[in-house]
Amino acid sequence: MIRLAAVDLGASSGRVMAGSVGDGRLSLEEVLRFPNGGVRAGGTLYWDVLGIHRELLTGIRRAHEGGALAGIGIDSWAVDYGLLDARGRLLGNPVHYRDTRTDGLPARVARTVSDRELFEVTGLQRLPFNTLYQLLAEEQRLASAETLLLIPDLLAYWLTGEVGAERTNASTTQLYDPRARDWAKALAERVGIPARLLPPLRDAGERIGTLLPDTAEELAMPSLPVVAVGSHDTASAVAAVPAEPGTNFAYISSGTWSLAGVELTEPELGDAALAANFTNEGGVDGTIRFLRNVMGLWVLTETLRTLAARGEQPELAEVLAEAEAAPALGAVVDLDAPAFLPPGDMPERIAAACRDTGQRPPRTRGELVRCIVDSLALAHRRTVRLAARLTGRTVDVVHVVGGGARNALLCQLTADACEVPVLAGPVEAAALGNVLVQARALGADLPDLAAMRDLVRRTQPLRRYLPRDGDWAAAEARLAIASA
Ligand code: LFR
Repeated sequence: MIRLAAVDLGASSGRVMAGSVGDGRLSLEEVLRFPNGGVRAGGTLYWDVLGIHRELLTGIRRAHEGGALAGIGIDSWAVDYGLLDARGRLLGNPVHYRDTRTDGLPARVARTVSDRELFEVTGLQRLPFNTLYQLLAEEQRLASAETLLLIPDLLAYWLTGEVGAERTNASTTQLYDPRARDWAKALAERVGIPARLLPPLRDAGERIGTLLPDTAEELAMPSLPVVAVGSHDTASAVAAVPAEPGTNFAYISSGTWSLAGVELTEPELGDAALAANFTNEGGVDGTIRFLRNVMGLWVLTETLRTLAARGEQPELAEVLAEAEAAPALGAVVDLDAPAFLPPGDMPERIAAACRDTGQRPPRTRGELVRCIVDSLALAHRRTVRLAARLTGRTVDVVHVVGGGARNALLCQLTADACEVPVLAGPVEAAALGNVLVQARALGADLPDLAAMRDLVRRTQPLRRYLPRDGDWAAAEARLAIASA
């Protein structure tokens, strides 16, 4: 058995897990979990990247104390970055992708490079927080910057001193060409981003380096290898989707976001994909994740935060039970609307969206949460069906992985809405994908994604939800959004 530390950083919590792989076994143990999220200061929403670095060190030390580690891998949310100066020092604090600094930038860029051309080169969906737009929001700072490092690459740099960009996460920047498997340097220069900022690329499975001597000493551990994994959390999560070979599956990586789509071998760059705002993100082993970002459980988390600020004490299990008891499909909203992106008063935004579509806003907490979960299931239906239609595939099963896999109401409603069975689990898919890619890099017999997925399927608890009848098409019609 080999034991590996998987650092998996989500937008609302970070964790360090110790994974063990070998003899047909795969297990995961949580070593450290810490809250993560935006920190507002002086009008900007930042990440606490130094706090994350400190937690990561604590977690790695603890993981090693529990049994000798053979390697370390880091994955996190995508698109965000730090800039280094010529001496390798961090220039400023990384900004959270939910900050509003990119407002208006997509429209400005479209005057230089059309959406069609941007999509043709990078395969990415239009999201206001793509790295390309974020960099343009701090154009003045770019002159003094030497290197751009995405969050997992920045943390790996602090551990090893090695600079680089792992491809799955580079593919989310809108500065990467998935067909050439290289940075889109000409495009970067055209929009005003110096190509020198873009560091050498590396693949998931490559060794980044070993712990710097002072770090190894501080952690009282040997100079372990740090391995590049699918450093975009969604890439790691989808690598651990327990799909059976030969099945027509869609996946939903369900957490702060719901990343819903199918896996391809080549990017899908047609006009219909562009119009539907689908994306082609890079996956482990050169796969393509053809998906859309659905706003996800963020809206629920943010709603609970608002309720707590009003003096309520909403426990997740309790509000979900209330939602389950509330009438089905009472009111639904389009969670993909930009209004739900920034932090704020979600109950008020939901009420406004209901009024705008001629529906009665939720009156009780149960109705409010039911509206969010119904709307999320409806968005899953729309996105899974669109993914199938745009790729000419059928979908026979939807795999829900990530934190949302433990939300039974969401999984059941997703099965109902998608009209196919949902197979839910594993919850810690991203950490498992991280561990599996490291294990392979360090010699485990896991030749391909199919072998990794097979191991996950045989070792991790999964739960099946069968679809029930419901009037999802009518609910969709209320929002005047077609799925398929
Ligand atoms: C999920 C995720 C999504 C990405 C979003 C922002 O955690 O990585 O894939 O679109 O966060 O980075």
